[in-house]
Amino acid sequence: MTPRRPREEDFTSPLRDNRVTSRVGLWLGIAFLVAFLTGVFSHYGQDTPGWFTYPTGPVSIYRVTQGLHVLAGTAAIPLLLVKLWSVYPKLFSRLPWPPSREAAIQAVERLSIGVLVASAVFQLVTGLQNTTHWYPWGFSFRSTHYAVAWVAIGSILVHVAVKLPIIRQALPQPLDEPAEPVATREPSMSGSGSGAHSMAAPSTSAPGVLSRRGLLRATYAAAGLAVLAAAGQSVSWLREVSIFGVRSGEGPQGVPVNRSAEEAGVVDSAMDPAWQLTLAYGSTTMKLSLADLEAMPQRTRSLPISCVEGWSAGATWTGVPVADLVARLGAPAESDVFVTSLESSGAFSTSTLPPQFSSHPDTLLALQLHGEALDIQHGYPARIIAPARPGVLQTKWVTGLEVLS
Ligand SMILES: Nc1nc2c(c(=O)[nH]1)N[C@H]1C(S)=C(S)[C@@H](COP(=O)(O)O)O[C@H]1N2
Ligand SMILES: [Mo]
Repeated sequence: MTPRRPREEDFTSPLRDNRVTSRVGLWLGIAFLVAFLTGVFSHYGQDTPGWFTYPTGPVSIYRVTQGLHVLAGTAAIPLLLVKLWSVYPKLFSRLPWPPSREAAIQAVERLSIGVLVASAVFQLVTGLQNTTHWYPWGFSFRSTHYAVAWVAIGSILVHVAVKLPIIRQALPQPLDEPAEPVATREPSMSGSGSGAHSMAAPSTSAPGVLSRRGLLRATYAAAGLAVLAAAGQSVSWLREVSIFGVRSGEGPQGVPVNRSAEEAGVVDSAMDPAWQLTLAYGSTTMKLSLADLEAMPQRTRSLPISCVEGWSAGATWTGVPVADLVARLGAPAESDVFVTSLESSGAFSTSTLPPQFSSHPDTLLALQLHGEALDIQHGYPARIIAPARPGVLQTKWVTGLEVLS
């Protein structure tokens, strides 16, 4: 006998209720909004539109925004799973037949929910994959994650607008009251109800049965635990409990390493005693050895490395301000400076310092970390460290600086 296709009415759990869906949805919406805003900021930091000037401070801005981005995405995973569970029986409801205006509206709404769910799942899956350096697909992570972010936030807005009447009714409605329309159920045993509304014959507070309140508590606890478990990668005292923190926080000189010198293929060229920095401006070029750089006035600054993956670490860097090198070339102070590394390929082998960074006294060509020569994993012999910028732009193993304009 072939089992019959389920119908929406077959799913009878009183936990599936607009009150649960709307409360989880509220937090999910907040998480997506935080991830969207911080994500756009991060994208603009790397792919800066003409009208946007990325700030040079506060120095921890990217540490905070990108930490929030990853934490909001992490919290959204359990929230999304519970929200989908609370509504998935609707998948089995049938469109009205024969075709009518009503059926058409419902079909369009379902299509929009399809886009919403697909884009939300895509964002959370690819975001999580990015933090684990796992790219099973060929597409560019950043541009795709950015494009789909607009689809996700747009379909969330449409969804909230469509569901607003239900949300406004369900959000303030007490959790413990039976679902509408009031089902005729046996009153629960005395003492088993919880909260102020236990008088109202709660339909989900029988002993041993998970209540709506219990489900919500478990959901928030799961989201909170996921956040705690991921937060350790940015908040050092949480590192001990940070089972989801992808980077352990360990690395040479107490700073984690994203891409190693071995992976970048720069071990020999970086250790070569004949290493020189090439400075260029128009037809002027200049070569400086490590000793030449060390002979210039040095500046020491505490600036964090803040990775797009959400982890960050504070560190103290010593080196030559890039502005001094620009001045040494006789180039104008407010210039774009193109940075090249010994790495021959890869998206992070070059970066451009816009004028507000190339002229900022705290933008360093760093030679030291915590008062010692840079470890090769941190960019020996020289790396860029600029305040407030995304980690991907803090180019390691620098070999050339070219003043562009
Ligand atoms: N040449 C080069 N520089 C690079 C990278 C790289 O892959 N190649 N990775 C960047 C990224 S993604 C980060 S987060 C920082 C990490 O610096 P750290 O390894 O010293 O912590 O270096 C940046 N500089
Ligand atoms: Mo990074």
